[in-house]
Amino acid sequence: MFDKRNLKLYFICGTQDIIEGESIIDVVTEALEAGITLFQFREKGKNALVGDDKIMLAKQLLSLCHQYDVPFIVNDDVSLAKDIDADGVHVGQNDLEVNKFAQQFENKIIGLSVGDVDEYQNSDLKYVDYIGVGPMFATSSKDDASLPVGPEMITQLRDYVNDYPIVAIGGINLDNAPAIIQAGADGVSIISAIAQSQNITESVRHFLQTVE
Ligand code: TZP
Ligand code: MG
Repeated sequence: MFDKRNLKLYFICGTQDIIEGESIIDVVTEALEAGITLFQFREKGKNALVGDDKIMLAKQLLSLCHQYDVPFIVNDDVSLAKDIDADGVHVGQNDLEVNKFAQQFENKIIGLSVGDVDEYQNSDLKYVDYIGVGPMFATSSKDDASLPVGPEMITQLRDYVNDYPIVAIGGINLDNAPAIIQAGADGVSIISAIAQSQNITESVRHFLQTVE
């Protein structure tokens, strides 16, 4: 069952996001230990794992997350999510399989990326539990990221959607996170400010102070 408090500090990561020489297992373990509230496995881009390697890593990370009672979400890959019995999927505007997934897997978490109020209005949210809104700021973690929309987009959407769960994404760091929470987001989703932090424990704790 989805609880929007899980959105507070949503760590997203794949092997492509890890500093060279470091291990994704170590990074995710430290982030979990420090208190992230949701995890998304996003294996994407030119050095991303595929096939069995991807499946094996996903299973390992799923069981790691469950040791900490943190739900494990798969980005985009609905069939992987099904195969390993993940806790949910996060999909973009162009991913159509989500309704099918939702009907077959009750009580799974479903997230949808939404760029603005128009997209929100045009989205089928029947099975969607939360929307991911962004990019807030410029990001180097997503090659095809659209132009930043800023925290104002959270304010606009919040006015429009009342208490529907919203998590912000894109270029979020310890300096700009407070503005995003003030604008009305239920939480922040983060890749590089955690995955590439020199001190993951400390970064996670600071983010948690901002969102709580
Ligand atoms: N979607 C919109 S921006 C983004 C994704 C996956 C990347 C966020 O990464 P970072 O490093 O937190 O900016
Ligand atoms: Mg997608």
